[in-house]
Amino acid sequence: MDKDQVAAVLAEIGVLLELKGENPFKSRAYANAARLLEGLSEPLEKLVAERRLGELKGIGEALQEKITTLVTTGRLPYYEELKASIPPGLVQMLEIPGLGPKRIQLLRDKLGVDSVEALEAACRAGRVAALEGFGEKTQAKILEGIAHRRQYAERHLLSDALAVAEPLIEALRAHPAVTRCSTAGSLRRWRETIGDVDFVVSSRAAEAVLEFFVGQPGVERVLARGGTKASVVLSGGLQADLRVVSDAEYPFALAYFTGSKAHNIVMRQRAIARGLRLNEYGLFRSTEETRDPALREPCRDEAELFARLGLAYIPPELREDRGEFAAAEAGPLPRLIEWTDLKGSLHNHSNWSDGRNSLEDIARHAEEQGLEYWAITDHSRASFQANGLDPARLKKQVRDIQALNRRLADAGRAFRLLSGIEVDILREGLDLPDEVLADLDVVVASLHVPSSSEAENTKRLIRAAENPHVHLLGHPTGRLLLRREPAPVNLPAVLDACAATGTWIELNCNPYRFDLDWRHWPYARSRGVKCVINPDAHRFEHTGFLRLGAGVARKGWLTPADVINTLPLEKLRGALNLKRRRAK
Ligand code: DGT
Ligand code: CA
Ligand code: CA
Ligand code: ZN
Repeated sequence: MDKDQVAAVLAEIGVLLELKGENPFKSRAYANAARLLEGLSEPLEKLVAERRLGELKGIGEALQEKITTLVTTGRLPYYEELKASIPPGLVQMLEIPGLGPKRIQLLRDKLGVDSVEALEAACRAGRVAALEGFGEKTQAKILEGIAHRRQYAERHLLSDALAVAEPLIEALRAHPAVTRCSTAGSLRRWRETIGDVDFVVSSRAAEAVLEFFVGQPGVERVLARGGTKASVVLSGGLQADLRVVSDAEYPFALAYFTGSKAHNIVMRQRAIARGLRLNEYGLFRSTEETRDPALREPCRDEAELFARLGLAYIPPELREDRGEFAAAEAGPLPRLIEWTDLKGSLHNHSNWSDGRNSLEDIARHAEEQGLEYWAITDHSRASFQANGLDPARLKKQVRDIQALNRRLADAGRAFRLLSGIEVDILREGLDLPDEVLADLDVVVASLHVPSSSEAENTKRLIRAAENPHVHLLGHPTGRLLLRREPAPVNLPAVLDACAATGTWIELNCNPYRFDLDWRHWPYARSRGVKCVINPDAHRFEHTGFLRLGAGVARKGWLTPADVINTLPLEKLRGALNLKRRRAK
């Protein structure tokens, strides 16, 4: 087992112990150990092999032994027994917001509830509200949480879907019987979550392609298979549909199965208005349903299909019936941003707070990715669980960054780290005073502990935007896709405040976040509010989130000019100075 897997097991043990009502110190020791391992910069296997686990703060002998067992055998009998001793339903109840181990114990002891289903029934019968310390409001919140959990279970993160779909599309593309192929559906439209993955292939040998597809290593189970299509379950539990069509049908099938449904309906209407019929098999010179090849309008690709319906080409990300038809009727659509336009990032963490890597390693990695700059914006002191920085440590970090940049300059390299902070927005204002913020290249302000009141959250975000030292607001709603709903925020009001103050908004491109949501970017853009696409990287691999974020920005109709981190370093420095100078 690697470090992350071991950390996940330890964290789970901590939760299970708490659920069992064991000594809180014991469960906290596991949670702390998990966090420690996550932040480890040395390989865990090395520490184990050299018997140096004892050097880690707070890891006693019992924990050392368990970590060693996990690393060397990949299993831990203690964990398996612990898990078996607790009803799985109780563990699942932890996923419902507002329910911690203590409340779950209470529900079991007083109402005999030991599963999500039993909990739902108890809520519907009003028995939870009647419990001391719960009440009507809590009961309603639990029911809402159960409904969300059910919705979450039906969908998958875009990043997870891409991880299984991309190897499959590569394999299909390389198959000799495949003429053209593509992903379709929500994945091709770059939706933030995916129900199932869709593939479209053109070939003269459908049988051979289907045979090849269902035999791929990523395919776990075949649900259905006909002469031209198959439905399968991919590893990770995601379902996928594959359709094989003739190459003449391909552009129509691709457009149809890319959707969205709302977009398709308008396309069909446009066809009918021109005396034509559009379906997944073609665009036909007919006033009734048909799939007669003799009546098919010849379109070699989607662009020709759009043109035949009086439209400029519409990129898949925009096919949501949210204004793309009016725009494509008027002429070519704007050139949307691509991830290769991005020159750096303005929100990232290092091992000074809860990130994994050192400043040196981050600089080298970012430079190797072809980027020009990378801001280090670790957490501020209020985020103590993330080892947030106080003014003294921050000052020291800034000096380290300056020294590193001097070494880069001396070596004749253009890449630079930028100094910064992700300062917490607290109830009473920012977590650090203005004079501390004034010394930094980049200041991101984020609401990490939102209130349940929309007015309160909105007020706090607007106040942060009004601070002349704050360049951008980080992940404005704090949502975690398929895990946590967005905090209530009056986003138009916040965007208006950003427009008035020259504050930028982050499009956080961690695949759990994609926050600000793509649906709000057209309004932001109309107000002149600039976007910063930030991976919020906590380790090297997160650089790749930039590509995901650029796709989401495309969905929000953003062009390179709308996105601050398309600027080269010198222009970026100018942009960073703008708001501060304006305030003077
Ligand atoms: P998902 O899978 O829930 O993330 O979303 P999609 O958009 O991938 O939906 P899916 O897989 O059910 O169908 C793929 C596309 O096929 C969809 O975007 C549009 C097209 N499509 C499927 N069913 C219908 C339909 O009943 N009417 C129309 N107009 N299009 C449909
Ligand atoms: Ca789909
Ligand atoms: Ca589908
Ligand atoms: Zn953050």
